Amino acid sequence: ASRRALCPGSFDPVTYGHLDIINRAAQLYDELFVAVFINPSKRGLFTLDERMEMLTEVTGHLPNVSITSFQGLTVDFCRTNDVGIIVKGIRAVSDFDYEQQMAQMNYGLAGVETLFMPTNPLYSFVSSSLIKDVAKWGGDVDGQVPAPVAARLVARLRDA
Ligand code: COD
Repeated sequence: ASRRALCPGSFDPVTYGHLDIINRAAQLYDELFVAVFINPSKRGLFTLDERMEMLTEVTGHLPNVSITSFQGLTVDFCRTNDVGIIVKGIRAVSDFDYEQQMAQMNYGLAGVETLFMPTNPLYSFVSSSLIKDVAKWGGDVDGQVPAPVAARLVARLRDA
């Protein structure tokens, strides 16, 4: 049977940290879904469509990756799409506590496994929220996000 995995996240916006995990996960599985979680209680900097557009642009070189979105529980997305494994990047011990709780909950709810991948040390300090803050105050984020994402950040924050 073909093996399918999922990288879920907010991706507001996608960073080189995300992209590194997506690249590596795409080598391990036949098909990889990258799914943007629709969070009704949290308005992001970018709309759902914009986040998906940026993900599509930066994963164009990976033929087995599809970009999509979901509402509700991650495990329900997994059930619907016949996905058995969630792949998560771990930046530091501080990520681990929460990620372990979610992994155990998701396994308990639906028997869905989670694979933790240690982040590329180049990106261990990279997060969407820090990048938005740096860009907002005019800092350089070229080493942390792909060029099309950096351009959209500049445009969005200039208009804001
Ligand atoms: N290096 C490596 N990996 C990274 C980096 C980095 N620099 N930055 C992020 N990542 C990875 C992490 O694995 C992270 O989990 C993932 O990318 C996504 O990151 P974000 O910040 O875009 O997304 P989050 O953390 O806001 O996403 C949270 C989820 C949407 C995955 C979570 O809230 C969820 O599963 N929600 C659905 C509802 C649900 O099922 N709830 C119950 C959970 S038990």
